[in-house]
Amino acid sequence: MDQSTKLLGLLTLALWGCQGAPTSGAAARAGDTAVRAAQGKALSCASNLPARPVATTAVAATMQVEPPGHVSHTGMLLIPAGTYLMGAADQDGRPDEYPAHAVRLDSFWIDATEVTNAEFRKFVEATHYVTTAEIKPDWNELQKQVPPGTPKPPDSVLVAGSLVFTPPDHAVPLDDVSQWWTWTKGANWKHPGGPRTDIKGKDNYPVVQVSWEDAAAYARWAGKRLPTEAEWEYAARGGLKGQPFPWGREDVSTGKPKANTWQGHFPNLNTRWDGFYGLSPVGRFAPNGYGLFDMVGNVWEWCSDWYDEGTYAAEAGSIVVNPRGPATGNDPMEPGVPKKVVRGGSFLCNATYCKGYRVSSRMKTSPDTGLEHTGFRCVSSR
Ligand SMILES: [Ca+2]
Repeated sequence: MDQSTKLLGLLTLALWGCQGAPTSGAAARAGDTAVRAAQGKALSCASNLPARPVATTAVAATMQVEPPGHVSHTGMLLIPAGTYLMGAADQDGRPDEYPAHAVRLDSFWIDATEVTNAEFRKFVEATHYVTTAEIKPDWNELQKQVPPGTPKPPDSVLVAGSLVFTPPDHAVPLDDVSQWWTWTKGANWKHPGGPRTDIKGKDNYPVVQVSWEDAAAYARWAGKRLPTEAEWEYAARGGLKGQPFPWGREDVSTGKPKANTWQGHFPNLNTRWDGFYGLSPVGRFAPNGYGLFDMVGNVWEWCSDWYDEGTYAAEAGSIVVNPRGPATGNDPMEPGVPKKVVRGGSFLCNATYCKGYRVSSRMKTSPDTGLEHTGFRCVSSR
């Protein structure tokens, strides 16, 4: 993946035209959020995640093809072939989770846990790979790939960085993610909370601040691929039928802690009932019926599919075999900015705000965007 391809995702296009350029890093909080707010479109975790300050209309990120060669199944589990109902089986979903429809999948191997910092470090050391968040955007390159007349973003925004969770100390409106996400210079997988943070002693934590491109590059290196959205949901269900969670139907906040989510008042008060304010090491909660850990909670997980709100409607009516999603992304909330699917919710999910920990919950993010609560795991068909 060349630099220009990676940087392709940094273009704001119409969003910049609406808002005008932010004048400082603070003004660039959560990228285009202020633009959407100004346009009167509510934005919340229940509908969208923030993107880098400059979004894209053209992304080279395409469907992943599994590379040939040997695959180590260490740390992976074999999910049996089968047919299931993909999508929400209750009335608790967003519109894009309906209709539930029959999907048949071949068997596949999947990582038992999210990819950890230690595993990602091995990849970086072996390949000298540089992640999206570590690359300073080059306006000369970007300019070739945006409509003529697109204004240059300010230098304060064109920095190597990523999106960091910055909780307020008071209650805030939940339709404005810029209240708790901040575009942060120097944030990347080695400094997930910004330059003053690091991952020392956190080898067993999920790697975060990785773009879809980064996750796909890791998967290729490992001889694997990212899961399709259908594979991810099938695996997350753990063999249960029609249940909203990997463990069944019990609410996430009753009984024993079952996943790393948010308890209290989001985003300013976290009671840590589940033991963790932010990220947790992988594998700290009981696995699902397939032996998979943290399929929900902790971090959102990249899938290989492009996001389209109407994917399920298009697939309903017959049994879909090994679906790989639409040919390109289409998010009506941000037309022209293709998104990849992320699944499973994160440590920020709370019932009052975002039930991303439901197995059928779908979310989407532009492929160039890294977030402090987004990671991935890999699969293999061989
Ligand atoms: Ca938690």
